[in-house]
Amino acid sequence: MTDAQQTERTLILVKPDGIRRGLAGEVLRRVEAKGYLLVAVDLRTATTELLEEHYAEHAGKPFFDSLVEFMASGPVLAVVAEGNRVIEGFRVLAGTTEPTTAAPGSIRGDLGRDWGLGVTHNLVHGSDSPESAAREIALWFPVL
Ligand code: DAT
Ligand code: MG
Repeated sequence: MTDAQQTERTLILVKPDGIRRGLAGEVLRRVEAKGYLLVAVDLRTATTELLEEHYAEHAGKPFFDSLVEFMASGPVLAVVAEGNRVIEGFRVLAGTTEPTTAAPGSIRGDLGRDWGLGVTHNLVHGSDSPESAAREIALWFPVL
């Protein structure tokens, strides 16, 4: 990065398992404690259409339908957070995809596990690149 002052935005989702378990506040607490700014926060149940678009990169994979079904199974907290290198920073806060092996200290490592359901309940989504962040923020928050 050439411009040290360049700020970034990322899309964070607290997934339906996180909402059902009452962990939305804990996720927001970690984002804020890390020093990132909350730009938008909205609790909503996403449509299948939105989720298929959100996860378009995974269309056709064996887990795609169950992933979309899980994500539509209840409300999610959609969040836009801002700060220098927030895209990478939130991915580190979240931890790796599988909660069983995600590092302790991370959201998925501290708060998640394999529940034996055949679908990964890993509490949060975070954009994985500036291109993904721009696409996902436009999808979830067209007004921003
Ligand atoms: P991440 O959420 O860490 O960015 P991803 O984008 O590769 O991971 O996948 C999106 C979600 O899909 C992930 O959070 C859980 C689920 N998923 C990914 N790979 C999977 C797999 N091999 N089997 C079942 N679910 C999977
Ligand atoms: Mg991803």
